[in-house]
Amino acid sequence: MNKAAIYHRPESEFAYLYSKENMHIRIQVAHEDIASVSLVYGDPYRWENTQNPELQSWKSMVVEMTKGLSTSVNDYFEAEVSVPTKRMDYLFVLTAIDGEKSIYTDQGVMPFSEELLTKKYAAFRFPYFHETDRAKAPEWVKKTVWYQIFPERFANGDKSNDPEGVKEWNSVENPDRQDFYGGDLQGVIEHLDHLTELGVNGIYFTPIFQAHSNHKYDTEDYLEIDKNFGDKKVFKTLIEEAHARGIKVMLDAVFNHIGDTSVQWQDVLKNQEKSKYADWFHVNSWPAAYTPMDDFENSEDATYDTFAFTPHMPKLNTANAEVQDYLLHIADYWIREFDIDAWRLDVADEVDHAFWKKFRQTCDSAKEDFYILGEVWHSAQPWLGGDEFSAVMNYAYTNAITDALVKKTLTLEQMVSAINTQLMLYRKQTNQVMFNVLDSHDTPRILTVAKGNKNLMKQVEMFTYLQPGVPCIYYGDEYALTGDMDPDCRKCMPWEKEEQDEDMFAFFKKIVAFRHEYAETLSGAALTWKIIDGKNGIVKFERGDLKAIFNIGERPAYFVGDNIILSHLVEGKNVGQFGFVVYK
Ligand code: ARE
Ligand code: CA
Repeated sequence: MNKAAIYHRPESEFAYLYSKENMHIRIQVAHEDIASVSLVYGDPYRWENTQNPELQSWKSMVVEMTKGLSTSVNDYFEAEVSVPTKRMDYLFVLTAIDGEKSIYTDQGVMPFSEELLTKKYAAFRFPYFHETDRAKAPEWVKKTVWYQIFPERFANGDKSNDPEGVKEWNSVENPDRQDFYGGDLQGVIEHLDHLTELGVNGIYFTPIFQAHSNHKYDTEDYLEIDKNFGDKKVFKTLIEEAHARGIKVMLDAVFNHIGDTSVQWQDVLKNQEKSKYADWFHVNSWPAAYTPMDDFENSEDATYDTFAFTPHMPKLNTANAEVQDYLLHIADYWIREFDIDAWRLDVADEVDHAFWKKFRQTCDSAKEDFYILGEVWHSAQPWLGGDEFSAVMNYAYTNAITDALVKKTLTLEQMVSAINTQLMLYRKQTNQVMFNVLDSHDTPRILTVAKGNKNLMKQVEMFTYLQPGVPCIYYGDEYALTGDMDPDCRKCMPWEKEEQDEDMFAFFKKIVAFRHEYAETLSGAALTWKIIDGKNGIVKFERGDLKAIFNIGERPAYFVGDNIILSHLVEGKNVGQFGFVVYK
C-alpha cells in the first residue's frame, strides 16, 4: 500500500457540506493502489456500554466509498453521508489491492485494528454542519449559458454617443489597440433578440463604467456609465429588457486598480503625500510620477504599484478602510439600483482576501443567489471556500481541452488527468458553476487557435458543453469570427448577412439548446471517462445516461448506440476526424 499518497483534509474540498444536510467526503490515494475504502462515521458523542468505560464503544456507521475520478498519479474515493445531529467524527479503513488493510485517522495511517475503530482513535472531525459556512452555488447559474459582450465592439445603436475619431463599423480587418468603433448599450438592447434566438440566458459585460480606453479597464468613475456606451437610463432599460427575456446580467468589477485619469490618482499626482488619497494606492517612493510604458518594464524605480507594468492602472490599496468603503458602496449600488445578478472580478487573484470576504457579504446582503466570478487563471482553492467567490473563469480547465484537442500539446490521457486534477481541487457545487471559457477578450479566438478548422472548433465546443461547469460564448464566435491576441480578438460583431456564418450560428443554437435540455444531467452527473484510444485520438466518456465519442485521429471511430442526440461528421456508425456523436 502506498501510504505516502493517502491524503484527506477536513473542512476543504475533501470534506464539505454539499447541501444543507449532506456531507461529501473525499480521499486521495495512489493510482491503482487501493481496492476499497470504508468510511466509518458518526456523532462524536454517541457511545454504547457507557456504564463500563472499558467496554465503551463508539456508535458508528460504515459506508463503502465510491471510486470516482483518477489522474495519472491518484485515485479518488468519495461518499455522501449525513448525521442527524449535524456533527461528525470519521475515519477511513483502506484495503489495498494486495490485501493490506490500514486505518487512516487525524494522526496518519496505521495498521488496521478493531480497537482503533471502537475507540474511534484520533478520528477526523467535522465539528458542526453550519449552513452559513456552506459554499453556495446559485441554482440559476447551473442552468445558464453565458454570452460575453465587449461593448465597444458588439453593436452601435446610437451614433450620437460615438467617441471622437470613431471608425466605420467593421471597416478594419485587424482593429488597432486605440481604435473606437462606437459600440454601446443601445446596440445591445437592439440585438437582444439575437441572444434569445441563440438561446443564451446570461450576459457577461466587460467594463461599462466611465473610462478612457476602448476596453474600459482603466476606470475613471465607477458610478457612471461610460459616456460612449450610453447612460444609466439606457442601462436600466437594458437590464429590464434582458430580465424580461430571462437573461441574467453580470458586470465587470475592476477593483484591483483604477485608471490614472481618475480624480483620486490625479489628486495624488498633484498633491503627492498631502493628497487625501495618498494611502489609497501603493506608492513606493515619493514623488509619485507617471513612468512612460516603454521604460516602465525595465526600470526598478517604479514609484507606484500598477496592474502588470501598466502605468495607466495604479493599484488600489484595498486594505485601506476608505478604499474598502468606496468599492463596497459601488458593488452594492449597481446591485440595489440596477438589479444586476453577478459581478466578474478583474485581476481577482491580486486583491487581498480580507477585502473579498467583505465584498461577498456586501453582495449577499444586497441580493439572494448572487454569483461572484473571480478572474483567476490558475488553481483557485484559496478563493473558493465559500466566503469569497462562487467560481472562477475556468481557463485552467479549458486550456487542457484546447491543448489536447486543438493544439495537440497534451495527449488525451494527459488531458483527462489534467481535467480530473482540476475537478478534484474543488467542491462539487463549485465545479457545477465554474465558468468554462474557450476564449475571451484576453485570448485568441478559438477558431484562430484551431487554424480556421471549423469542424475542430465545433468538436472542442461540444466537448466543453459536456463538462461540469457552465459554458460561455464569446460574442462573434457564433458567426465564426477569427482573431489573434488582443486587440485582434476584439473585432466588430458582423451584422451584415454576408459576413455571418449561418452554419456556425445554427450549430451554436443546437448545442445551447442541448445544454438547456440536459441541464440536470450536465450539472449533477458524474463524469466517467470510458476509453481513450490515445493512439488514434478517440476519447469516450459518459455523463449520467449520456454517452459521447470524440475523434481527433485520422481513422474513423466506431460507436455502438442507437439513440443519437447530437452529432457532427458521423457516417452511419462511423465518427470521422474532428467529429463527435452524443448518444444514449
Ligand atoms: C493590453 C495587452 C498587453 C499590453 C497592454 C498595453 O494585452 O499585452 O501590454 O495592452 O497597454 C486590459 C486590456 C488589455 C490591456 C491591459 C493592460 O483589456 O488589452 O493589455 O488592460 O493595459 C493576466 C492577468 C489577468 C488580466 C490579463 C490581461 O492575470 O487578470 O493578464 N486580465 C484582466 C482583464 C483584461 C484587462 C486587465 C486584466 C487589466 O481581463 O482585459 O486588460 O484590467 C496567462 C497568465 C495570466 C494572464 C494571461 C493573459 O495565461 O497566466 O495571468 O492574465 O496569460 O495575459
Ligand atoms: Ca455609439
